[in-house]
Amino acid sequence: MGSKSSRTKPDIGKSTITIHQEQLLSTEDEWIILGTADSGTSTFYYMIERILRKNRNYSNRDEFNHDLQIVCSLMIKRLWTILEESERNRIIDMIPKSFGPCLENLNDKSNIDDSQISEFDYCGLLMYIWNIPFFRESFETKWNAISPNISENIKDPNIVMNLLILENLEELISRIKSKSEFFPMALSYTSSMGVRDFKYNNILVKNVGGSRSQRKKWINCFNGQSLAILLVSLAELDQYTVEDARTLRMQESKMLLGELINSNFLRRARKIVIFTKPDILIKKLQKGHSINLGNFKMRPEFKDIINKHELKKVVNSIVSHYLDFENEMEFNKIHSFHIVNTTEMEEVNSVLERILDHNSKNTFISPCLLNGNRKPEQFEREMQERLFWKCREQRLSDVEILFNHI
Ligand SMILES: Nc1nc2c(ncn2[C@@H]2O[C@H](COP(=O)(O)OP(=O)(O)O)[C@@H](O)[C@H]2O)c(=O)[nH]1
Ligand SMILES: [Mg+2]
Repeated sequence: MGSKSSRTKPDIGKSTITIHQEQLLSTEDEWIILGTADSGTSTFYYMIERILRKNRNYSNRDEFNHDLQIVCSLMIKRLWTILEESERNRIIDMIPKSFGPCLENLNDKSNIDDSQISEFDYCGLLMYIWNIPFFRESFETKWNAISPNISENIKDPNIVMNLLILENLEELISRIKSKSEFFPMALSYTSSMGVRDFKYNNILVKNVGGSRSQRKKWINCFNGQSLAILLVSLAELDQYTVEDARTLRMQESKMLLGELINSNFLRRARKIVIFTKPDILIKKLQKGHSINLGNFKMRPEFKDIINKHELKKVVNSIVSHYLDFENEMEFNKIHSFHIVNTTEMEEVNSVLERILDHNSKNTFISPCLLNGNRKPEQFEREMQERLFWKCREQRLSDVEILFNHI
């Protein structure tokens, strides 16, 4: 299916704003991207590396298919871990024999060999499984039960991190269906141990893993950086830390942000806070999750955010919780902040533009939060989701049309 179908040429890049070469050459910079585990630092790093290296499109279809197959195989492996054995067997019985080799690999505990991945059609298999009604019902029920406090339900931190990739399962399916090119790797969790960096012209960009154990090593990475990009997930409102399953992730992120803003190691750095996963926050609010962090004055930047499911209020309270309005001194230590869906290349590009323009404090707000910016496939998915829940709750009724006989 997805991997074999012909895809229209992507228009990423055409509509994106160009970063002028002079902007890059005039700066002698070292950047560092930091955040707690699962805040999106690896994804942001991956996207800005592609943008800065002018690698905004896959150079050929095989390269795209390779990444797509890897991410689809990872998603199926993770799905397998939340299903009961009887459910897995029921699915296996329904799958055409041609997917046999893919299934054999799924039972293998080790990761699938990177060089062989394109020989298997994991994308086709994932789409097949996704279209099995009983699977969808079972997945929705289980995922809705474990995802709010995933680390309380599952004790192995590695499995928790791996399962978080399922947050983007629906998004992956919808992007495959849309048949346009995207970056599958941006939708998957990759374990980032140690320090990664790349250099482009005069800019050296570093990314370090954000789990508690990795954070102990951060001290070795500080090097009088000129820019610190601090990432916070907007979607962690109802989750506990992977490490102890007792501390709320929001508490941990707030504590870390405070430490970084006041850190002597980063005193030279322009500090930019990036709030990620606005799209997942929306999905959570749609499912009825809520949060109350107190009453904060509405920020003028948020005037165009839609207020369905109290989105405007929720975004304002989460951002205010981190940026601490009461304390002007602390707030002034932050140069600017943005809200971005890091899996969307165009959005990251817009943020990068602002980062490169040292004078710009103009907040970027992800279009998914704004009025009139819902993508057609997003709208379709929401309608399907609503219909699905109505069917499950048996709230559908036949419509009867009564004619008046004269
Ligand atoms: N939908 C969505 N997923 C995101 C966003 N940012 C990161 N992710 C996903 O969140 C997961 C963790 O991201 P990652 O970059 O690995 O986090 P890290 O632990 O900080 O390196 C991955 O599955 C990403 O695809 C976002 O803005 N929107
Ligand atoms: Mg990472």
